[in-house]
Amino acid sequence: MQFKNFNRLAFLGVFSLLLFSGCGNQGSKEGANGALNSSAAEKVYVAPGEKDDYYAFLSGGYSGNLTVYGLPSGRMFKEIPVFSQFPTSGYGYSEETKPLLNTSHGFIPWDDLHHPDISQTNGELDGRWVFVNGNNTPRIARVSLATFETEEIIEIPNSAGNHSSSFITENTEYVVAGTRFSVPVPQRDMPINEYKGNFKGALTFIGVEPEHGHMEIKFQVIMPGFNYDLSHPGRGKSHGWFFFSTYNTEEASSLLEVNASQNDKDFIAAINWKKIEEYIANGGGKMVPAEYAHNVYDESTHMATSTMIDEVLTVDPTEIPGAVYLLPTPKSPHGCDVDPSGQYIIGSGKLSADITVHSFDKMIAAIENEKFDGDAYGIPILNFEEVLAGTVKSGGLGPLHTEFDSDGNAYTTFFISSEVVKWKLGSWEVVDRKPTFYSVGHLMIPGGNSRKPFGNYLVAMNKITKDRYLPTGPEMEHSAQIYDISGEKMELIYDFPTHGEPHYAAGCPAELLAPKSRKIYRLDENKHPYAAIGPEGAKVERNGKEVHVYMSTIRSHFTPDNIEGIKVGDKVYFHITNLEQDFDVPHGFSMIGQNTSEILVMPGQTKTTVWEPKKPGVWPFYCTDFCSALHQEMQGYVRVSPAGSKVELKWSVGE
Ligand code: K7E
Ligand code: CUA
Repeated sequence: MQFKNFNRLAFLGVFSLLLFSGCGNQGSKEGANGALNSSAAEKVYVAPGEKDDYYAFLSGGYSGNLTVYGLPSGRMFKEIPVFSQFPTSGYGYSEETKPLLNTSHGFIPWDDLHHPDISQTNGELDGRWVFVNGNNTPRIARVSLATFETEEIIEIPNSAGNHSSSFITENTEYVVAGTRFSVPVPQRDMPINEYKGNFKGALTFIGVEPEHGHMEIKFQVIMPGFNYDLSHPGRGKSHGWFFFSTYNTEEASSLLEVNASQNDKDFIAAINWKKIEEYIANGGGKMVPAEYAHNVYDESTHMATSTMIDEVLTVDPTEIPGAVYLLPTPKSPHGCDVDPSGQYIIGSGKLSADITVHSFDKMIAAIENEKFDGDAYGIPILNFEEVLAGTVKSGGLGPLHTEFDSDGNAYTTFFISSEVVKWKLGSWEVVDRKPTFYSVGHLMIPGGNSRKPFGNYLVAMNKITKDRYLPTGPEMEHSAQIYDISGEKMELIYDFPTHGEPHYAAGCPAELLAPKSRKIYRLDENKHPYAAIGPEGAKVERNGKEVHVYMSTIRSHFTPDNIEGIKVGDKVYFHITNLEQDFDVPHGFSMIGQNTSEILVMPGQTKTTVWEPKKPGVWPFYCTDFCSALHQEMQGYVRVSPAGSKVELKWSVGE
């Protein structure tokens, strides 16, 4: 133990020298302290049995899922399956959860998850839900922060590459989903080279019902055919507005790396959603045909249902005076971030060295004084100088994303120059910079996208991992780095691997979630139609070729554990109810030859898995979770007879 610690400190020492030699902007004093400071190890060390200070929810990118970590330890607590099937628990394989992955394109067992955002009340994190977006087949999901399970997924029609999502307004009135790729709206067969002027970009506002969080698409703003890359809500004084960065205002459909980099400035679109609400309340907007799935998990039946919806309300921004303006923003902006006061809107031109900051007050004045520079498809373009608050002369290259602390500082990631730059809101002066290893994308400060950031730690999420960990062949996990930002200068204190590709993340204080984290599902609240509440509820029923097994589990047996009279050609539904009511006593269920997955059933829960036996024989099943000293005894047999056999259906336990 001692020896290990010594090694780590020695390593940190070498590392800090690299840091020092790699960055000419650091004074020698800073370099000598840096990560060499032995307190770096103490800062991230959470002793056995101790708990972390923060939860961090990191997107899993192309894993389709969300991962939960502790800060400052970087320990991973859970992977929450959202858009991808997950054999560990049976998510997306069990009959109860399959409907969650239904879409207008059918069952889609994968997506690309980018931006978690925690629900807010009065602009502060309230810890009820975290929303995430699926990019590929556009969807928004809501994950409960009591159960840490996906509760709802809504598909977004008229959208493609759902990227400027899933950010929320300061009272969680809306979760917003913006299209990255513009497409024909409605979708139709047309020549690709007729894109310009014909394709559209839908910005979707999804209402969130305050009590249970249920989502409903309230309206879509049908914008010009640009790429809508990222978005953030106004807050405080700018509450009621939403800001979206755009690129490809050239409306190119091919070789965008050249053709979408022609204009010196693209736009940040400012959407006054309160104005649009008024317009709709007065009968504005147009209901149009659409096809999208709305999937809801019911906590009492433990079951999801999928409903297809066939229309959506669209609004044309040119018909709502005062609702939408365009703020010119240099160099193909990516990140679009709003500071905790709601005054500053930050646009990060990803091909630039500088960061452009717009002023909300100046924007309002420019609108009132009609300081326009023409329009784009009828949407007024505001004069750049009239809305500009300032420019951060960063000295870095490739700014992407910005987060904030509670002391008026902003932190921006620079992809090309691989660093985090700290600067002051208002004076635009750079006060610190630290290298990242390497090519940082997003960064996260707990609460950094709210009115109340918690400015202790900053997590940088990097795209390139090589040289950071023991190599694992060509494919490696991405790397995240934790910086202590409690002082004037940032200090790199830890590296940890993540799962999938983390784009954005959301963090919150542990005490906001830990006390209300669910421990069990109550059996007396279990309304699953196939639940076996108690061993007396166990039974086997045949309905034609369908067989339903109502099975209960308790340490350390299944009821029933012997079943006969199943035939080749049957479809056998095992509905497993876990009768345990103690925290952390799951049972699993797996059946030989089953081509779905095992399922893991939490205390009080019912889950269903399907088996279609192909061959006569006596086939065993077993519990997959080592649940007691007699876990290995937790097994049973199913006798399968040939199709048409006369073997009678019967079941038993302990006979
Ligand atoms: Cu910059 Cu999808 Cu938010 Cu990745 S995105 S980095
Ligand atoms: Cu139940 Cu092992």
